[in-house]
Amino acid sequence: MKFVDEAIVTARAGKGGPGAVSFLHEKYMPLGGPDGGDGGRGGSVVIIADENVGTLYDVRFKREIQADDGGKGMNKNMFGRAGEDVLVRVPVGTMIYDARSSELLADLTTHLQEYTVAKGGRGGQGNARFKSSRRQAPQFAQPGEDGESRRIKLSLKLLADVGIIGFPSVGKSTLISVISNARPKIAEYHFTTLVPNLGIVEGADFRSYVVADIPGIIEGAHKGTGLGHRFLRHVERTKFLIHMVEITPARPSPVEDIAVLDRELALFSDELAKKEQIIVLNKCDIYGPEEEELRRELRGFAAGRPYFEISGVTRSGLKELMNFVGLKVVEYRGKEAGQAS
Ligand SMILES: Nc1nc2c(ncn2[C@@H]2O[C@H](COP(=O)(O)OP(=O)(O)OP(=O)(O)O)[C@@H](O)[C@H]2O)c(=O)[nH]1
Ligand SMILES: [Mg+2]
Repeated sequence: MKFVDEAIVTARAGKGGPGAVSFLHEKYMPLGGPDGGDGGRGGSVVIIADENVGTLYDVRFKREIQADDGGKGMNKNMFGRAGEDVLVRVPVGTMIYDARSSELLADLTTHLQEYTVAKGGRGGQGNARFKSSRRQAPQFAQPGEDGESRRIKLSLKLLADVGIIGFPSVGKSTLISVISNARPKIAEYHFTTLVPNLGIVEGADFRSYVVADIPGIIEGAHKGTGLGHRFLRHVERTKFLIHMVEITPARPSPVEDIAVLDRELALFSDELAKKEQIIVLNKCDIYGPEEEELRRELRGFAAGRPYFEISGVTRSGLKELMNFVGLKVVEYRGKEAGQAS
């Protein structure tokens, strides 16, 4: 089980542009003074924390991040253009280490906090700078300085964005296994999951996020029944919950299951009880006419709230659910970023 997301990349800053060697050429001044401008500085590689980014997923697939070189100095004392900096967006909470020495370079704890991991080289001075009383016509200029290059390790303690809760065996681990990179154990007996699983759901442009699947909760969990309720703390800091239910002969109804679980949440913490829930009826591949009444009762109960019917096994309804979940994550991130700034 991995609670830490990591990426190792080489950051290469741009080289400074060389200074120019040039002399003024004007009609009546055949031997004008030196006018070679300085080279531009090289671009730097800068890591910036962004509330809208959830994981290091996008960085993980880069081996190298290279910033542009600075432009050459030019005649008429014109400076070369500066190389553009590369901004690498990472989640708030990312720690930056030097990959060789393991030294901690920075801990990005706030939105838009940044750290330069590789500084661009200075541009070389043009020959205009080297003019002196004894040297009227310097025939040389400085080369540009090399940019810094550094291998860095980014490390992020994953906090789940979305928690999946429900009775044992409703299919929580099955869901996380089909939507994320997590490969938890799945079995028909209760309490298959004994410790939380975290999975990264890949989304387009910085939209990836983290989902937590926790052990099943049953009535009396707050008193220690089943595995107890201590795992609820792993979903306490999520943005919202997927509350998964099934129709099973083992229990009276999904509506009642929801009431029981909501009570357990409230007994654990107010914060958890208040969290927004998406109700998901799973295992819809196996329901027939006999389950219709309970299904209708659940639809009635969920009316006006986010509600989805899916099958983790056949994947029916999964696309609709995951589109909704992805948009919700983005919506919550927007709110959090708004609060932070
Ligand atoms: N028919 C059907 N079976 C499913 C579906 N999803 C899960 N299952 C089965 O239900 C059983 C329990 O699935 P899990 O994913 O382990 O359930 P869980 O909620 O993680 O269970 P615990 O970890 O014990 O709380 C397994 O036998 C799964 O194959 C589904 O959509 N349809
Ligand atoms: Mg499980």
